[in-house]
Amino acid sequence: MRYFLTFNVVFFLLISSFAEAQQRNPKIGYLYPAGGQQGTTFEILIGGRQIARSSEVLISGSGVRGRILHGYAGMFINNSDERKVAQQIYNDAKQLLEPKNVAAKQEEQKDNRKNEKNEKKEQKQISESQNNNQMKDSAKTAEEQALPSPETIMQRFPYFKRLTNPTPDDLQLVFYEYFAPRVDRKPKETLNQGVLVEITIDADAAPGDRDLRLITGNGISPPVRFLVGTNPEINELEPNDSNASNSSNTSNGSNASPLQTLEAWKHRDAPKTIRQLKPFELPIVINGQIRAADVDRFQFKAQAGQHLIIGVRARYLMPYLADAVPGWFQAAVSLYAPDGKKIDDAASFRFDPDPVLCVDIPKTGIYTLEIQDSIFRGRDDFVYRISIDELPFVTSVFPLGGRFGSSAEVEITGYNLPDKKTLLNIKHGETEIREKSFLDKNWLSYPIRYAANDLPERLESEPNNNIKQAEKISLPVIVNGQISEQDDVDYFSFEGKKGNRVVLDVTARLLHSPLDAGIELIGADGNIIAANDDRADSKGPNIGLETHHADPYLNVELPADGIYTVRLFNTIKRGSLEYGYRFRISPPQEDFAVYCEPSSLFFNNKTQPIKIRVFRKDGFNGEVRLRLSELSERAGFQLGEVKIPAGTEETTATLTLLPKYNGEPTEIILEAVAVINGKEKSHLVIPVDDFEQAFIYHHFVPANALVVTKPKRR
Ligand SMILES: [Ca+2]
Ligand SMILES: [Ca+2]
Ligand SMILES: [Ca+2]
Ligand SMILES: [Ca+2]
Repeated sequence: MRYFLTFNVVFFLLISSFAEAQQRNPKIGYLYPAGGQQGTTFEILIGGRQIARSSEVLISGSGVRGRILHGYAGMFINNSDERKVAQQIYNDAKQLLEPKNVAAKQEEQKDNRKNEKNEKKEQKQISESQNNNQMKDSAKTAEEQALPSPETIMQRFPYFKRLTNPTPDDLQLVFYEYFAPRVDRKPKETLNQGVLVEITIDADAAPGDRDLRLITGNGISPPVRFLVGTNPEINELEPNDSNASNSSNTSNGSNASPLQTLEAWKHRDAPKTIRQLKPFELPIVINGQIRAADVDRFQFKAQAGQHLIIGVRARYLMPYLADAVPGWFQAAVSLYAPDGKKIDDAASFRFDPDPVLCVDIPKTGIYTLEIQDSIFRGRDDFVYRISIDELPFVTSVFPLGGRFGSSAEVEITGYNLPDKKTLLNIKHGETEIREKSFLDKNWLSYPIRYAANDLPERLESEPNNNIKQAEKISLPVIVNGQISEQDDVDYFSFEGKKGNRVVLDVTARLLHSPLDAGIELIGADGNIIAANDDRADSKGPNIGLETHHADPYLNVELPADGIYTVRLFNTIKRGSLEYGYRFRISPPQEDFAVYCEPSSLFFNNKTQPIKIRVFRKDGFNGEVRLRLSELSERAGFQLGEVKIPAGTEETTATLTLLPKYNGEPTEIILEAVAVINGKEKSHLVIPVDDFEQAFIYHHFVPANALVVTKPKRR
């Protein structure tokens, strides 16, 4: 069952005390595009707050670098003088592209190339002087103001610089960004600064997620996701809201007046001057943004018999938006056959808000893909990536993990799989939840998630569909099972002693199983002693992208000696071999996880505070101490004595810089240690950032690393 999220207490603590500091801290609202292909160099525009004066781009892992090209103090032309000049620049560029002027333009290009180097030198000076100018401007009266120079406009707003030597696409882009009748032309304050960054991805850079941060003179931004992929990429070219082949089937004349405005613009200019992108060759990754009332349509060539995976990354790129309900971009996609008939659509994939279409292409031809927000919103930070390819896509794994050191061959199902079995890495190690992102040499853009534990394991054996058929198990054990059909219910029985504690812990959703399990503990008399559907949010911080903690959990003191039975079922009446679970029945296995927040620290003083929270597992109540890794100590950092006392959940640690720190951005490793049953146990501290969702809820999203830096000497 799905409960709406509960309030998180942290909200109240954060709202005032850090508000002021946050206003000065740089914060990224979006990256566009939010990723790229291995072995390419390209520009991305970053939108956000307090980022115009970024001096450095930090990208986690190796093989991906970013170079700041230009900062923008505003992304919106906000006065008529600027607009006049901007329009003139646009008109001049349009003239350049008239056929008779193209020859002359080519001559000019030669000169431009010579001048480019000089321009770059001047760029910095101009951007600094423009800030001064803005202040002076406000003091003058309108008559006194001279029009800004075209150079100023080109420096002040994204994409204008391209118009010195425009392609038709550049012209179309600038027109859409600044002059087309868009309802959301003025970006939100939190998105109204920009940085243009050149990204270089090495050919051998590992595909997958990276953390991208910006550093300014005043701070370091929280990280946002940047994705490295293996397919060629393309950016959308507006207008793409409709196209000749399917507009009659898909345009719905009865709704949304803003759409009509866009349609009007499209039809006014089309088809003479509006260039539509040609149908794409596959594989491809399409990058785009959904602006207010925006619909994006793309065409691609597909062959009969292809098994296409059309995977959308939207919410994944920016998991929580503070100022939108439900708190993220909720993408919806539809696919149209060459004859214009819709053949598939989705607004999610199972429980994941990002849709995935798995399509068997029925006949060769040009297919049309359509994407929009499912509730017709749109903003600059509604950025998406859509990959269309025939790469492996795993939809289920069974069993969903294994015991440390055991044989780890598991069955997988899905699309485009080279084999129905694969090996998991379940060697002894730090993390219980792990990911596998390659099948043979094929990269999995949706990795396999699985668990590795240190208890005996078994597979369920059907039929176990009522109390009489209950499988007898002895504790401790992890049962790997499936809700294999709609009416499947799984019963397990064990012998219990009065006063003993037993933990019933299902791990399914956390491992991407579609199962929303529920459990009941039944006593010898047939009465239900305890039941749970979703583990309560209040039992620890909201970590990660899950807003629905679907996996049930019980920690119960047994009331009497006797035979106990557990009923495990799906709370939604559905089942198949994909509805796998791992079910731990054991005495409490006391343990803990520790999180530090934020994941980026900027040392404008010698010391910086960092919030530490412990998540206590199976009733662990003892003291937890923190220490700095040796490597981090050697790099010039110091952590005083930090303890989370027994029975408490959080504290604030102070990290201190020593003179030997070289001033470069550095990844810091913290370890948490506790004594459990006489044995010392340690875990790496997981860096997280606090994301606000839909004005009220708070979530902690894990980052790749805790990164620290300090202001550069000038
Ligand atoms: Ca768009
Ligand atoms: Ca569009
Ligand atoms: Ca079963
Ligand atoms: Ca069963």
